[in-house]
Order: sequence, then structure tokens, then C-alpha cells
Amino acid sequence: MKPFSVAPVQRNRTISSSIRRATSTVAITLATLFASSAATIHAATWNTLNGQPPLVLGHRGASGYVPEHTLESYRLAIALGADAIEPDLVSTKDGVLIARHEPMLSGTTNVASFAKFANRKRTSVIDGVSYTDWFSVDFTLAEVKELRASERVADRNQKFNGAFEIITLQDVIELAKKETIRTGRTISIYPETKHPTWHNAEGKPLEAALVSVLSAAGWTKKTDPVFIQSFEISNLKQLRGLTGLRLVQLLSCYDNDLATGNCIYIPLDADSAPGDWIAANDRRTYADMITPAGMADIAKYADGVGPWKRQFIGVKALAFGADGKPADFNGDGSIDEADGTTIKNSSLVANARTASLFVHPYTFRTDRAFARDYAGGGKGNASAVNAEYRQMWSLGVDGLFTDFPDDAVKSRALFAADQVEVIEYANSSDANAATRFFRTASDADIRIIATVKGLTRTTDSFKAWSTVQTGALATTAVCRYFDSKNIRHFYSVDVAQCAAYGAAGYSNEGIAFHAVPTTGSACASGTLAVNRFTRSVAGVTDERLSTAQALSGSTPAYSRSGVAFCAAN
Ligand SMILES: [Ca+2]
Ligand SMILES: [Ca+2]
Repeated sequence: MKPFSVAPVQRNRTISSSIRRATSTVAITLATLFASSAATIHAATWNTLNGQPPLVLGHRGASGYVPEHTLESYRLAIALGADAIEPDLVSTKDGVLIARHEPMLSGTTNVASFAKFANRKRTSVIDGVSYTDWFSVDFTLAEVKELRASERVADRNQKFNGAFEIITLQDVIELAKKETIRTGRTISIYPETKHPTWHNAEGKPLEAALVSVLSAAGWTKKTDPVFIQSFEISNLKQLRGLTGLRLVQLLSCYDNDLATGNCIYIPLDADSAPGDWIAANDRRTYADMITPAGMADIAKYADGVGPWKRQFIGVKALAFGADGKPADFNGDGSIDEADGTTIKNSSLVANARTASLFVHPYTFRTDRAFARDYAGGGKGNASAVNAEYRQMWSLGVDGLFTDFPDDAVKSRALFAADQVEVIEYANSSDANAATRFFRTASDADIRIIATVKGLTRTTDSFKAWSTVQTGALATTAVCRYFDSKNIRHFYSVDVAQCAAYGAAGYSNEGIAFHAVPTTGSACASGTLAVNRFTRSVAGVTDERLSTAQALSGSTPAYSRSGVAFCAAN
């Protein structure tokens, strides 16, 4: 991982992706179903350490939307459904713990614009790396309060730069307590001690100050809504002697090796090893800590681990050049994770579980490029975002750090119900709204994203089950075929029609989702009718599916031809 940098990111939720809805002579009939019988509605059982749903941890708040580590970022994370908010902690000159990701202040504040602070700039070495910057330990809290926060990532929202204050750990605690009362949900805080060895060298140790503030808040034991995390080891062992609160050992590596899908560990590298090991010239790395023996050692002083996701799910290139190096598989001009597919590259999760340690991986970002096996990949692709979360829920992680808590919360809810959301998009430039697109969590195609522009999400959406529901809610598989020439997809619940698509040369992309078949005219309790509408335009039958009873405003008009299937309500 890269503790001080975040790669350029871009967020584009509304036009991210879409699938051309059937514009064909689809004859959806319900004569042939893939239904089975017996049993009841299936819902996910959580494969977590305590059997509870995994926690959504607001990484630096809701840092995908507003500047990180501000009161506004934390408040937004809570509003978006996060279970915990994460203040990274560094010290001021007067020993107050403030929420910043690193002691260097120039990356996320306007400190460089203050002439009176110009002479505070200096060089300091942290975990073996030299930085020339303004450091938090050289500023009193009163001086820090003169600064304003700014967005770290160039491609994220810049409009709040200069608007928000730098806040203290105490501010975060007060917010969490107030919001716990207001929302009726337990809002936990997840403080991280940043660079404890460096803080010690600067004469500003973090541990006693942290425990003092948390104890004053009434938080001292494992059942209290606090997790304390650190990339170092000795300070966690020290904290174990100072508090009964839950402790989390963070883990990391230098980078993902796209050629192999393995995490790269380099001795004495700031990303590959704890800072206290680097300071002691100890050549072990985090690779030594993710083994069964390493996890057993961690369990002696900590309650869980916080690994980088690439330490157990790597991304391996799908194509290689003549030089044997990863190639630009998707042809977008750069070589990155979007040119690869995910592979399991270690037994980290199982090893942690064996040692009774919970696993809270980081960091999940909607506005990053995704590997191809995440629903075809694509930056900001809603289906890929959901697919990555689903992989984590399936693996049984106990929580995860995300910059976009709303996306994780939504994915968790769908996974719990074993459902996928089906959303309709419309081509806004089409006055007749003739071009409609549905997208599900299992749909994806980067070719579509590159080709189709100007789409807006409509209000029409429903939920379908990703796996077969048995018993009273027996489901039918909805097949999906792709026409690469006209960039469109065809869906059908009719086996014969699905076969006809294949015969017509369309590519079979598998089962799109499972829906509940209609039996008679009404949908079963707990389900929602998805109606089928058709019209003829220039001799071609244009079909739409909608939860509406009628479609208006189009010329020629659509006529309803019955219920296509029942979806989850
Ligand atoms: Ca952190
Ligand atoms: Ca590429």
C-alpha cells in the first residue's frame, strides 16, 4: 500500500455504465421455467467471526465525497450508513491529537499559503523516508485551527477546499456520541496511531494521550464502540497494557505485482514492514505476519487485523507483451488493474480466522479502476463496485474500510437478501426514450461504457435474486445475450427465445439474474410485478420492462402485454 499517496481517481456515478435493454422481438413467455421446489427464501448467512453482518468503516469519513478527516466528512459517512468513522491521529506541538492521515500538513491543508508559517518547513525522516514539509508537531492546536482542509486527490471534489477546519480526536468522539443518540445506531470510532516511532522520536508519544482521551469518554473495554489500529507492533503491545479496548494490527505490502498477482514485500520498506522493525533494522516484513504462526503472535496482543485487500486478493494481468511484462489488455493506453483478473494469493483470511482475529481490509474505492472479473471492470462501474464488495462478503470479512460508505452499505443489504438491484438507464438525448437500458450486478461490459454516453438513471428499478429461490418463490433464470455490432443486450425468461438469440449469432453472457415467475395474474406477496411493454418502430419491435402500469410520453405509444416476471419488492 502507499501510505502517503492516493492514485488519481475519478468518480462518475451517473453515466458510468449501462446496458442496452432489449430492442428486439423478444417473446417473453412464462411457459418454461427454471424453477425448483421446496424450502423458503434464501438469505445470506454471514461467514464472519461473530456471525454478525460485516461493518462498513468510513475511511477518513466519507473521503470519496468531501475532504478527508473533517467533521463534515465523518458526518456524511454516518449519514450514508457507516457503522464506524476512522480518524487517523497525529500530534500537535502541545500534545493534542488531531485527525490527519500523516504529520505532513501540506497534502491536505492550506498551510503552504501562510507566510508566517513559511519558516516552519523542514525535513524529517519517517520510517526511512525523507520528507520536506510542515509537520503537525511544530504547530500548536491554536495554529492548526487557523488552517483549513483541502482535498488530497486531484480528481475528487475540490469545491470544499478551504471550507472546513482541522478537528481533534475529542471532536470526533463528541460527533460519534451525538450521532449514536440521534440515529439510534451505534457509531463506533476507529482511531489509528500514525507513525508512533516517529512521534516518540519527536517527543510526542501518542499512546498515553490517546488512552487518556478515550478513558475520559468512558471507553475502556472491548465492548465499547472503539477500535484502535496501528501499522506498528510495539505500540499496540504497549496499548494492550493501557486499555481493554479492541486493538487492530494493520498490515500492508509494497505493491501488487501485476505479473503474478502476488503482493510484493521488501525488507526495510516503509510499506512492507512495521516502522518499529525498520527503525531496529529488522528485515522481517508483513509477509511474516500473515502466516498461521504470525497470526497466532498477533492474537497475543490484538483482536483483529486490517490488511490491504491485495494481501489476499491479488490482481494478475490477462495479457503479456513480447517482453513478458503485463500488457494493455483493455486497450485504454495504460497498464493497471483494469487489465487483470483477481486471484487468491494468500490464506490471510483463513489464518486470521484460525487465530480468532477479525479481518477488516482496506481500502474500497468506487472511483478506481476495477479488475476485469469484477463485472467487466471499468472505473466507477456500479456493477464492478458491487462485485468487489460481494467478493469480500463471500470471503467472510468482518468489516471493510471504504471511501464511499453508501456503496458498501447498499451492497451489504443486497447480499444479505441475496438480491441484486436492476436499474434502468435512459438515453437522455432520445426524445421518445426509446433507448432504455437495464443493468444488474451481474451485467457488465466495458465495451458499452466506452461506446454509450449521455445516459441518465431513471426512477425505475427493481431487485432480483442472484441465486435460485426455492419453494413458494421459485425463480426463473433470465438469460442475457450480447450483440456486439449494435451494442445491445437481450434478456429473456423464455428458454426457446434464449436459444434463438444464440442461433442468431448473439453471444451468450450467461444468466443475468433470477426473477420470480408469475403464476396467474398476480405476483406473490413480497414480490413486485415487472410489466412488459412493446411497440413497433420502423418495423422493429421495441420492448421495455417496467414496474410501471403504463408508459406514457412516447410516440408511438407502448402497449402493455402483461407481466413479464415478479421481482423482489
Ligand atoms: Ca487510516
Ligand atoms: Ca489498460
